[in-house]
Amino acid sequence: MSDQSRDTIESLSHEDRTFPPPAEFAARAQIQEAEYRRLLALAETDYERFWAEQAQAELQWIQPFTRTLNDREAPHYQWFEDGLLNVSVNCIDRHLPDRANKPAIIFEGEPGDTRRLTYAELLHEVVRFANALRGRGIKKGDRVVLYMPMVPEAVIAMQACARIGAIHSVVFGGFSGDSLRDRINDAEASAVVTADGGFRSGRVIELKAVCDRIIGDCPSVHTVFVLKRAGNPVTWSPARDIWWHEAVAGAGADCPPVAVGAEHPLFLLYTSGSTGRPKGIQHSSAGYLLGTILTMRWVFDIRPDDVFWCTADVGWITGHSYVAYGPLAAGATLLMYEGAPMVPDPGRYWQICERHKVSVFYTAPTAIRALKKQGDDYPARYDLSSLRLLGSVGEPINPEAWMWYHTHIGHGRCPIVDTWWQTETGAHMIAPIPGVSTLKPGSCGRALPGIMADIVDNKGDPVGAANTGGFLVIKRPWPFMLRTVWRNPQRYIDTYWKEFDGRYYVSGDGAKRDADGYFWIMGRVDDVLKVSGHRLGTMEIESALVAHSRVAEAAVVGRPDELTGEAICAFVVVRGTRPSGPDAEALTQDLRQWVSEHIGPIAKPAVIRYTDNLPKTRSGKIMRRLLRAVAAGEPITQDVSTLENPDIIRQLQGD
Ligand code: 7RM
Repeated sequence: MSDQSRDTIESLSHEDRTFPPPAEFAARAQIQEAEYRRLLALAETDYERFWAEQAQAELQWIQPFTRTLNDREAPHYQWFEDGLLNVSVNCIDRHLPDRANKPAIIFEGEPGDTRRLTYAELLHEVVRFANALRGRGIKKGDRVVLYMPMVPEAVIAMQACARIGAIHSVVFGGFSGDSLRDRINDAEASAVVTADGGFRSGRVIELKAVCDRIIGDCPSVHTVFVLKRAGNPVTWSPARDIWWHEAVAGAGADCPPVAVGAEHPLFLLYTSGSTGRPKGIQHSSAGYLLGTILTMRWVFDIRPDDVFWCTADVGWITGHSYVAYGPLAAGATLLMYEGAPMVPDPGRYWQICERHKVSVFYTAPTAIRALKKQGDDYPARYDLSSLRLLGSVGEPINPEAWMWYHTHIGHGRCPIVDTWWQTETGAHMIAPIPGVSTLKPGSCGRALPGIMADIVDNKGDPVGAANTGGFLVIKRPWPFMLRTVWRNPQRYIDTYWKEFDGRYYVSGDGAKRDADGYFWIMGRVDDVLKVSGHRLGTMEIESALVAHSRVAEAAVVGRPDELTGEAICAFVVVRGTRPSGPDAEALTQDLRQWVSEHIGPIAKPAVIRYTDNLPKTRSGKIMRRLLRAVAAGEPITQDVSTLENPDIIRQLQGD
């Protein structure tokens, strides 16, 4: 954590509207008041028994576990460690034959094509691709990187890896070749699964072409599976590349699931932190899956007739827990949409809800704000009566956006579950129970049963008093927590446990809790940005900028943005004279493009300001807090007496 993050966190503005669960919803809810109380009480009184009971009830074990929690190597906790299971069996086979003909996936492509896969068909596809992987020598423990559009094959490939115990690592299709290369190499992946291209915002995103550019620098990769999706031309390397359809054509229709230990890594997912390169967050098999199933039931109140739509891409944790795993494990019907929300117009999401009778809809505040801005007419054109529950994730939802979502999408009838969690936590941690909780717009509610969340001051003491800001921590390990940082256990300890001497898991978020025990998340206290709900490290962007030949130094901060939550603001010192006029404009274009190529379009700075110097303390630390104030156009209130070069402030402000 940085110095400035230790400052007292001021509490948020006041919001006092409340929404009790609608009677009709509460009457049918899976978790009712009494059950909720029972779960909370059991978790309080017998923590391990609570989790053991959940794991026994919710998972299908090949060999039952006898030990619940092993904390001998804390904070490298192990859960259910002597149990054996297979995750794909828990997501698919367990629903057969009962739900063989029930749709598992309803897919809609951006061009409007649709496809349905029943649970029986999904199993068939997963088994064939699992055999295709095996045919190329992929075995338990090997890493497979996915670089895919949002099509059913992305889920099929993830499930196929799980079936044979291979560890997948999905790289978001919007990341650049450099980002893809770094992740492949860190994971030492044997194979990559990609597509010729995918449809997004009316264009073809050429994924295979991006792979081709970097694959020569990825010595561990021997096979690239290529799904034909967009039909765009591709170049081919016959020794390495194989079409998905050809690989599965010869594959057997039977693939016995590989039994793995509960702690066997299910996947790695790279995520940005405040320092260094993105880290490979390693999740377990049993504990992780348990978290997704439980929260599907507790928070999404999932039932057999639901059509569940989470708009997140499989490249993010939300697309893992609530697209690829949770909905299937819960036996629901999953809706997948390939494209952008505004194509062909801002009514697309609502049209999809109407067409496929979506009942539970889960998206990010940034999408809600963007769609709200397009006006109330778009949702009004569609029949949204199939919706019964709405969700929000990724960043704090401002009360105005919450109210619009509630009124214009939920028609006042649908509870909104605002879910706080992280790549590292695996599944929801703080969220309402929709049949029980009274909602407060802007708050994610109370911690789920078994999740011991608290707010502490910079010494690690619980703040106690209501509405006092502090650091959001988790006081006990939980089954779906990350296990480590891939091949970097020290970084795991340093990032998540060091701050308070191993006593708590440190989330990196600031928060307060009100008198009713409701959490209000105030955002990151470190140098992690949330831009349109996407997580980016300021340091990654700075590293990309300074790799440009004209850049000497760069500092990146977030600036509040009405639509994207935060916008990226870069302060740049160039080699030689500070650019101005057309030269500055041209360089700005160039740098934006440069960052896009190095990280991905989502990391492009919204604003670049040129300065002769960065504001630094006498010990040489960049004063980010000052830069944040400048970027936000706020008056400078902090003490600048420690500034090495006080004159720089006016220049930063653009004088
Ligand atoms: C699921 C996800 C994690 C960070 C987290 C927070 C922020 C996520 C909420 C939220 C306020 C929410 N994983 N965050 N959900 N802030 N209310 N409901 O987003 O690893 O990509 O990001 O996102 O800052 O630490 S993530």
